[in-house]
Amino acid sequence: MDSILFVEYLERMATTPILYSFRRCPYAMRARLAIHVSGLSVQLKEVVLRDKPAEMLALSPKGTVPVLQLPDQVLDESLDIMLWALVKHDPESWLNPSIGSMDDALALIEISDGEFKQALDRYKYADRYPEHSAKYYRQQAEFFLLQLEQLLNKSGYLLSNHAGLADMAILPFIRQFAHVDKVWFDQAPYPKLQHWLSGFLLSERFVKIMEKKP
Ligand SMILES: N[C@@H](CCC(=O)N[C@@H](CS)C(=O)NCC(=O)O)C(=O)O
Repeated sequence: MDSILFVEYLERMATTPILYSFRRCPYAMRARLAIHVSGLSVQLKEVVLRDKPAEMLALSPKGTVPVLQLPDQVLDESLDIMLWALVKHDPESWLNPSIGSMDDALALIEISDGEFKQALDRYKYADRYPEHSAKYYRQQAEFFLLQLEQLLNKSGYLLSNHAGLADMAILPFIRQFAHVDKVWFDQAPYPKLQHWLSGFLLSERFVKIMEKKP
């Protein structure tokens, strides 16, 4: 690289947003998915959760990933990062569901991040919540699987005939849920949900955002 190109490269790096991420975190996955579809460039910094970098904690003391450092602000909520990317560029109309509205999408994501996530954590780490069995916590989560199954029955995706914000914000959590007991999930009475999840897992976009970084 000659010196002018190198200076240009340094200037570009100085203004390129930094995304602090953790590969297997479902919140970080949804942020990476939205950034990927938007086509925007970020510098990805893979974080070790038990040894978070001081510069990330200085930007966001709450210490969760993902964190996006922009030249003029810091976003430390995954949904805000998704919306930031999609408002800038939304080539696949993730913000335009063809059946439901954006309010419907945000309401569904709120249930996923709230009641469903709480049951998912208890199901996944049932040994930490010995008051009930894993099966009990799984049943607590099933109301949401049923709700998604009914939505997917109407169209191929949650609120639309194409993938959108709700799908991409929720799929990483359904993936996590399915992997707690894949044998159970694969025979459970949610055929549309199983199909929706496997299409996502095989998609080029998912494979790309899950590539291992040093
Ligand atoms: N509400 C946050 C939640 C993010 C979150 O909880 N991320 C987890 C990893 S999946 C985390 O960083 N936990 C802190 C830790 O494990 O130390 C968001 O949507 O970005």
